Amino acid sequence: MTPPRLHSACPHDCPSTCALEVERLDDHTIGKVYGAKANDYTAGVICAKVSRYAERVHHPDRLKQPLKRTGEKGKGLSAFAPISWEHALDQVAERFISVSQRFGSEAVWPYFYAGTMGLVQRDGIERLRHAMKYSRQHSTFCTTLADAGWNAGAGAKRGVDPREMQHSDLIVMWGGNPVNTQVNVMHHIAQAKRERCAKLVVVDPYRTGTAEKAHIHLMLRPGTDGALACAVMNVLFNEGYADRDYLSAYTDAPLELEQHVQSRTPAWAARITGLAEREIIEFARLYGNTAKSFIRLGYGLSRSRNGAVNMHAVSCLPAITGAWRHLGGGALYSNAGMYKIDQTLIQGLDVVDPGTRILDQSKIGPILCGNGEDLKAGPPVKALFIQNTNPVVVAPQSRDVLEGFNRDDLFICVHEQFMTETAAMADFVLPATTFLEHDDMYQGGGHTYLQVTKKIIEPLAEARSNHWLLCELAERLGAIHPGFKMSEWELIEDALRRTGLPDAETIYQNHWHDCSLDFASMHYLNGFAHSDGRFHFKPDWAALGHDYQSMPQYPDHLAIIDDATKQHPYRLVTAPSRQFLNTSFTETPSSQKKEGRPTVLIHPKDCFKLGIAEGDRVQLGNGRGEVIVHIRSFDGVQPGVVVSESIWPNSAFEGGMGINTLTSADAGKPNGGAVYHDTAVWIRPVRV
Ligand SMILES: Nc1nc2c(c(=O)[nH]1)N[C@H]1C(S)=C(S)[C@@H](COP(=O)(O)OP(=O)(O)OC[C@H]3O[C@@H](n4cnc5c(=O)[nH]c(N)nc54)[C@H](O)[C@@H]3O)O[C@H]1N2
Ligand SMILES: Nc1nc2c(c(=O)[nH]1)N[C@H]1C(S)=C(S)[C@@H](COP(=O)(O)OP(=O)(O)OC[C@H]3O[C@@H](n4cnc5c(=O)[nH]c(N)nc54)[C@H](O)[C@@H]3O)O[C@H]1N2
Ligand code: SF4
Ligand SMILES: [Mo]
Repeated sequence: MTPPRLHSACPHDCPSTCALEVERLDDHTIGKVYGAKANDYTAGVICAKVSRYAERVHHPDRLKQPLKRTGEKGKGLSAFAPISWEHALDQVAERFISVSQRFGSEAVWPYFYAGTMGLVQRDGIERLRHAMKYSRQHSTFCTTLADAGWNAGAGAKRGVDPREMQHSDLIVMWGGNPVNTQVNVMHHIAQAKRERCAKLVVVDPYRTGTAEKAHIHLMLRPGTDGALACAVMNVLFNEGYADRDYLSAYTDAPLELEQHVQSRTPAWAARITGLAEREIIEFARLYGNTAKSFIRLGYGLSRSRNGAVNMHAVSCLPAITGAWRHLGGGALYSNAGMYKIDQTLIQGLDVVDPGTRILDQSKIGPILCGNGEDLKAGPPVKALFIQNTNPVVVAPQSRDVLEGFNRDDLFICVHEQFMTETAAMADFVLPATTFLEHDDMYQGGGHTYLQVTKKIIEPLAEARSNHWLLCELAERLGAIHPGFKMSEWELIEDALRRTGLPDAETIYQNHWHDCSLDFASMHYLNGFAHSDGRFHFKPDWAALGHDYQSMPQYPDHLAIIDDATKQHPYRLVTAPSRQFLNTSFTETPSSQKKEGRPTVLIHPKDCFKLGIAEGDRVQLGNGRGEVIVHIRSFDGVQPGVVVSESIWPNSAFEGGMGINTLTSADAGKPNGGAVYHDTAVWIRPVRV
C-alpha cells in the first residue's frame, strides 16, 4: 500500500517556500518528501536535501530531552546532563529574573532568526521580548541591505509575479544562484527557454551552476554592481532604449539621471567591475532591445557595505526601459511585503516599549565583548535566549562571537533541534520540534502563496515547539499577553482574521492561498509605492536609515567596500553551498558527503602566483583572523577574487575557526546589514 501524502510547506529560510507533500508512514515516521505538483509555482520541483528530509527529522543526533551543562563550554553532548522540562524551565526563568533584577531587563537579549520561517514559531519570541521589555533586535543577517536598496526605488517590497517568467524573453538572474538556493526558479527559467527561446543572463562573481546555464555570464568583481548598472543606464539613454513616455509618467528625475550617467560610461564601469567594455555594451543592448525582460534579484549584490546602493541601481533598469509595462517584464526581489499579515498577537506588537534599546544581530560578537557603542549605552548583555539560529557559526567576526560566548558571566539558553556549535556553548539546551511536528503558516518571498500547515507526526521524545516553550517561560516570568494563552492554531486564526484572509482551516484544506495582486498593482502601473507614485532614481536614503550621509544622490558605485590592497590582495565571497542551507543540513551525512570539505576556489593564475595546486591547503587571513581551507583551481572567477561556499561548522576547519572569522561585523549603509561577501584577505600556502 502506498503511504498517504500529507500537505506541508518547507519551513527553511529559502525564498521558494515550497508546497510539499510528505509521506506519512506512521505517527512518528515520514517517508519521502515531494514538491506539490498542483502548486503552479513549486510545480513538483524541490531541492534534493529536503526531498530526503527523513534523514534530518529522524537523525540519531536530534535533541530528545532538555540538557543542563555540567562540563566545559563547546564540548558538545558529553558536557551536558539530562534534566526534566520542569526543572529546566524553572531554572532558566529564575536566571532571567535575577539578571533583570540586577542589571535591568535590557540585560536579557532574546536572539533569533529564520531557522524556521513559520510566522508563529519564528516570530513568537518577539512577544516574550516585548512583554518583558528585554533588549530588542535589529535583524540584519539577511534582508536589511537588500530591503533598503529595493524600497529606495520601488517603495514596497514586492515585484512581478514569478510565474510570469514563462512569458519573458530575457531573464536576468542578478546576484543570486538559484541552482543552489531556490532550485525551482530554474524550472521556470527552463520553461521560458524551451517555449520562447528566452535568454538567461547571470550577473555573479563566479561561474555558479546557474551561470553555467546562462547565455551571458557577467563575471564581475564583488561589490561593483552599482557601476555595472550605471553603465547599462548610460547605454540605454544614449542608444535610444529609454522609454521617454514611461519615464515622464512613472519616475521622479529622469533628466537628472540621464545627465548623471553620462560620465558613467562602459569604459568607466569596466575598470571598476573588471568586465570588458564590450560585454557591458552587449548586455545593455540585449536588455534595451527586449521589452519582456525580467530581472530576478538575489541577495548577493546586497551583501556588501555599498549593497543598498547596488540593489537600488539595478532596480532602476526596468524603470528606464519601461519593462514594467509588459507581461513577463519588470523585476522581482521579494514579495514578502505583499502579504501584510497582521502579527499583532503573534509578536506582541501591542505591548512594544519603544524605549527599550535595539541591538544589531550581526554585531553579536562586539556586543558580547562589551563594545559600548554597540551596546547603545545600555547594560552589558548578561543572558541570551536563542531560537532558530546558530550565531557561533553564521554571525560575522567569529573570533569576537566566540570570545563573547565564552564569558563566564553570560547565561545562555538555546532551543534547538541539534547540538549546534551555538548550543554547545549554552548552559541549558532545550529540544525543539521540526515543522513536521508543529502547526504554522508560511508566506513565500519568492512567490505569492500563503500556506497553513498542521503537524504530520508526533514530536520526537521530549521535543517541544517554540510556541510551547515561550508560553511556559511566560508563565514563570510573569509575562502577560493573551498570545501566551492561545494555541498555535488560534494565533494563526487570529492573524488571518485581522488581515481579512480566509480562515485557517479553509487555507489548510486548499493547501495554499494565492495572495497575488492584480496585474496593474504587481507591475506598479497604478504608480509606485511612494507618496508621489513614482519610481525614485533619487532615493531618500535618510528615510531608510540613520547612516545615509555619505550615500550618493543618484545610482552610482559607492567606493566603500573592503577593496583589495597590497596587504589583502584577494576579495573573498562566501556564497551559499548547494547541500547545506545556512548551517541546517550540515548534520546530515548525505549533504556532508556531497559538499566534501571547506574549500576555496582560486583562479589558476593566482594559484600559479601563490605556488599552489589543486588540493593544497592555504591559509586565508586578515585583521580579524585566519582560517585554513583546501583549494580548488577554478577559472570561473576573476583573478583576485576567491569564493568559499558556506556555511560549514567551525569544527570542519583545520584549527576550528570557520569562514566567518574573516567576515566583518561592519554595518552596511544606510540601515545596517551584514556584509558577508565584502571581505579582503591575504592567502598563504600551508606547507606540510
Ligand atoms: N559566511 C556567510 N555567513 C552567512 C551567510 C553567507 O552567505 N555567508 N548567510 C547569512 C544569512 S543570509 C543568514 S539568513 C544566516 C542564517 O543563519 P542561521 O539563522 O543560523 O540559519 P539556519 O541554518 O537557517 O537556522 C539555524 C537553526 O535553526 C534551527 N531551527 C530550525 N527550526 C527550528 C524551530 O522550529 N525551533 C528552533 N528552536 N530551532 C529551529 C535549526 O536546527 C538550525 O540550527 O546566515 C548568515 N551567515
Ligand atoms: N542550498 C542553499 N539554499 C539556500 C541557502 C543556503 O545556504 N544553501 N541560504 C538561504 C538563505 S538564508 C538565503 S538569504 C538565500 C540566499 O540566496 P541567494 O540570493 O542566491 O544567495 P546570496 O548569498 O545572495 O548569493 C548569491 C550569489 O550572489 C553572488 N554574489 C556575491 N557577491 C556579489 C556581488 O557583489 N554582486 C553580484 N552580482 N553577485 C554577488 C554569489 O557569488 C552567489 O552566487 O538562499 C537560501 N537558500
Ligand atoms: S528549494 Fe528551498 S523551499 Fe524548496 S524545499 Fe528546498 S529549501 Fe525548501
Ligand atoms: Mo538569509
